[in-house]
Amino acid sequence: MSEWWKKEVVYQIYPRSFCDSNGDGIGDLPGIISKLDELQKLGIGILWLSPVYASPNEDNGYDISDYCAINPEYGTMTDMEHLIAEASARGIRVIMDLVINHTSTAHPWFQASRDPQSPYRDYYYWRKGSKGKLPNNWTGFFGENCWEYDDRSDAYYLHLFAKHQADLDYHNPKVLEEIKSILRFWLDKGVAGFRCDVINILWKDSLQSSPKKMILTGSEHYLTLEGTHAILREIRKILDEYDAFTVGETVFASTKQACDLTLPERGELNTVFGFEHMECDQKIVKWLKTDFHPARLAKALSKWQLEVPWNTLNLENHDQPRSLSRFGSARYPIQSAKLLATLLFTLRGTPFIYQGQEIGMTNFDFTSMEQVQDVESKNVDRLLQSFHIPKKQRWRMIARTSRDNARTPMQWNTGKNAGFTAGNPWLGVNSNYRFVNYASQQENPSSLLHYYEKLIALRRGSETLLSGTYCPLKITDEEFSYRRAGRDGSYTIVLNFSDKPLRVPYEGNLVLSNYGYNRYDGILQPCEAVILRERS
Ligand code: TEU
Ligand code: CA
Repeated sequence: MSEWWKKEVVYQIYPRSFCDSNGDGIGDLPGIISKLDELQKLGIGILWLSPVYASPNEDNGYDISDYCAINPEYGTMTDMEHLIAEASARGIRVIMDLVINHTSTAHPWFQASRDPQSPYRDYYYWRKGSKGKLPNNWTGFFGENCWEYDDRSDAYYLHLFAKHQADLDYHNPKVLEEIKSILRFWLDKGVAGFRCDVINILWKDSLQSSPKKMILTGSEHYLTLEGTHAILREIRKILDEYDAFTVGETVFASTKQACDLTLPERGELNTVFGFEHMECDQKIVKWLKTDFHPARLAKALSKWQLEVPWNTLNLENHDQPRSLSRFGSARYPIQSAKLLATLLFTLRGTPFIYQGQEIGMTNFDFTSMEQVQDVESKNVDRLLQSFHIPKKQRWRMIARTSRDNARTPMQWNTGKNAGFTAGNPWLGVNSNYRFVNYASQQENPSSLLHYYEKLIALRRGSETLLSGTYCPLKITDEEFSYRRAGRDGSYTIVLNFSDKPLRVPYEGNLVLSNYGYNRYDGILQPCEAVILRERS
C-alpha cells in the first residue's frame, strides 16, 4: 500500500451547491469540470464528491435509489466518467461518498422488500409493532423516532436517519455482496476510494429496547461494534486490489475506536473523521451551542494528534456550520481565517477543505425557517415546536447550527447569484458574495485563497509537515503552539487566537506569517499565526 493519500489535500464538493452549468439552479457535474483548473491551482490532490447517485433528494443524495446511476439533475454517467478523466489529467484523484448504512425507500430493493415474501425482505429491518407500540424505544439522528409503519407490509422498518432512509440489515450476507459489486463498479471506473458515510454503525447486534434513555437511545446496539469491524475487513480486501483510499465518517468514535478502525494491521479503514473537536462549542447536543473557547478546540485536536497515528484535519463539511462564523474573530476575520488555515495544514494528518472555506464563506444570512431546506433542520424545528420552544428561540438555535449554513451556493464572483447559476438557485445565496467571492480573491495577492495555496505548497514541500512528529507546547484560550519535527528539521507553529498582541518565547526563522510579515520578534499581533523554522 503506497499511502499516497497521506501526501494529498482533499477538497470536498457538495455538488448541488458548487457550480450550475445549465441554468436550472442546481449545481452539476459539468459545472464541477469547468472549475477543475481552479482546484488544480489551489494544489489539491483528491476531490471528494458528496453523493451524485440517483436519489429522490430527501437528504440531498444521502438517500440513494440507484448506486450505479447518476442523478439526472447532476448530469449523466458520461459526465461522471469525463470528470474522473479530466481530474486525473490534472493530477487529481476522485473519491465518492459511500452511503451504505441505509438506502432511499425509493430504492428497488426497499420497494421489493415491502412484500413479506420477497427475497429482499431481509435486506432491511422489518418488525411488527404491538398494539401501536414501536418495535423498540430507539431514537434517531434527525430528531425523529426511528421506526416508520408501512401499511402494505403491516410492519415497521428501521431508519436511524430520515424516514426515507431505511437501514440495511447486514445480518443478511446478500447485502454485503451487493455492496462489494457496487465498490467494484466505481473502482473499475477509476475512482480512487471512498468517504464512508456513518460507517461505524453498520452492524446492529440486536433491536432490543435500551434501558437507558440517551440522546441516541439504543446506540449501544450499533456504535462501532465488532460486526462492523468484520464488514470493514471484507471491504478492505477489495479496496486493496485497487490501492484505494477510505476515510470513515465515524460518529461518536473515541481515539481508541479510531485506532481500532484505522491501524494498518487492522486492515479496515485508512483514516477517519473524529468529531470531538467539532463538539468544542456545544453542550450535550450540537443544537445547544456555547461560546467558543479556543483551548477546547486545541485540546481536542491535540488529544487526537497524540493518540491517533494518522488523522484527518478538518474544520468544515456539508453538515457543519462555517468555521469562520464558528471559530473566527469578528474583529479580525481575515487574519483568523488564515490562522485556522495554518492550523489545518501544519498538524499531522490529511487536510480536508470544504468548498468555500478557502475564500472565507460564512454561515447563511437567512432570516426565517422558510428559507431552510435541510431535512434535519426541519425535523429538529418540528421537535422543538413539540416542546413548545418559542419561535424566536427555535430560530436562533437552527440558524446557528443548521447544515444549510454550509450548503449555500459557492460564491464565484460579484455577478448574479455570485456566478453560481444563471437561474434561480435551489438555496439562497449569501448576500455577502459581493465581497466574499473567488474572483476578487484571485486578483488579491494577500487574499485568504492565495494563503491557502501557499500553505498547501509549503506542506507538500516539507517532509516534516507531511509526516513529522507532533508535540504540543502550550494550549490556552489565547495560544495554541506546537512543534513538528522530522527529516527537514523542526517547525514551531504559534497561533494567537486572541484579539490582543501576545508575547511568546519561541526562537526560529520566520517561514510564514498570516500578516505577511518577513520578520519575527517574539510578539504576535491579534489573530497572528506564525510558522518558525528551527535555526540550524
Ligand atoms: O452524517 C452523519 C451524522 O451523524 C449527521 O447527523 C451529522 O453528523 C450531523 O448532521 C452533524 O451535524 C452523514 C452525512 O454526512 C449526512 O449529510 C447525512 O445526512 C447522514 O450521514 C445520513 O446519511
Ligand atoms: Ca444544473
